Amino acid sequence: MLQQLEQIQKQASEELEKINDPKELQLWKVRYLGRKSRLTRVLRSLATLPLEERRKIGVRGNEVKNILESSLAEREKILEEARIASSLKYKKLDVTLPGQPLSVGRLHPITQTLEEICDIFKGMGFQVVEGPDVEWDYYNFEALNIPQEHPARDMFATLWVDAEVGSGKARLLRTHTSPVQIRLMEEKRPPIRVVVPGRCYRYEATDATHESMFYQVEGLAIDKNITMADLKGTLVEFCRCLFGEERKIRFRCDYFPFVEPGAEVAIECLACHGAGCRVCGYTGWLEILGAGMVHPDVLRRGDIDPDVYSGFAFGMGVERMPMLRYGIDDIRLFYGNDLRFLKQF
Ligand code: 2U9
Repeated sequence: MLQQLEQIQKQASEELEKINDPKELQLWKVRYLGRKSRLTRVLRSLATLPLEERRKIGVRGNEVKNILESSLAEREKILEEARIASSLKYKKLDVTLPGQPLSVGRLHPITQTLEEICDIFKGMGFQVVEGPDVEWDYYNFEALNIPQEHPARDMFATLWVDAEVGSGKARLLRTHTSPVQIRLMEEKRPPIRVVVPGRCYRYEATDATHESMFYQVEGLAIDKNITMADLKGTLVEFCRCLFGEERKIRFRCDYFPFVEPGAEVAIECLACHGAGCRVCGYTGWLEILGAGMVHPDVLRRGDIDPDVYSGFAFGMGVERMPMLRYGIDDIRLFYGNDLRFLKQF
């Protein structure tokens, strides 16, 4: 039996040396260390041997088993290291390969438009100012000549934050950015030249041309001797920067409670160049701005003497600009977060 054990060890070791494949290694394990292997059979037969022989064969049998087990572990380690080395060889870094493209983010089209509008006014000496989205009734309405029960409140369907609707002390989501200018007039002395970009909110059913949240840019200039000519010059320059030097611009009377006189500014239709089409409702003109000379009562509420100072103001909806420029017919596309749409800008 001792001879048999020596033979098992020799044969197993020789075979193991030649194995380079994990599957073969598994078969080797079954063959030499498995339940039906010759070695296991020898060890099982120990009980039938006389005591002296049992001891001798037992000691040697266990030695062979330990040697085979550690040789197996060693071989497994060698094969694993070889596997890793060969996989690294194939995945070696190839510095000549083109780099992986990084997807670069971009600004939302409305942010781009806001920046473009503000940049034009900055170029004319206006400062950019922002204010809170949640406002008091006073700043959003009363200070702007829109007291409770004034019919103009219908123009600004309001989302209220507090229950005491229309009480001056109720909070609301601002319906325009004008309250920021009132706060500024309270704080600062003329000359004032500011543009105010920001979100506004109205209680409206959304459709292709209405969103309950939208952006506005408003502007305010107050100084001694500011006239309607300053208003016109500033807004003509703005329209030319945004829509091109040759674009025709039209001023007509309009009404807003916070300005007197009020005006509506339109540009020659971008789609039909004034001929009349579906985009401009067959008028040839696109209205893009509201404006006017600041009402004396509004100046007074901002603690500015209308006998000394005068000012002009304007306001525009931001979404309308890229809609007209790129022929986008649904405002909801801007806020649907569909990257297929947003990535075009
Ligand atoms: C103060 C004084 C006057 C801001 C103005 C408009 C005219 C105007 C609309 C355009 C389209 C809003 O988005 S829109 O619905 N705005 O036509 N806004 S004058 O007048 C002010 C503001 C603040 C203290």
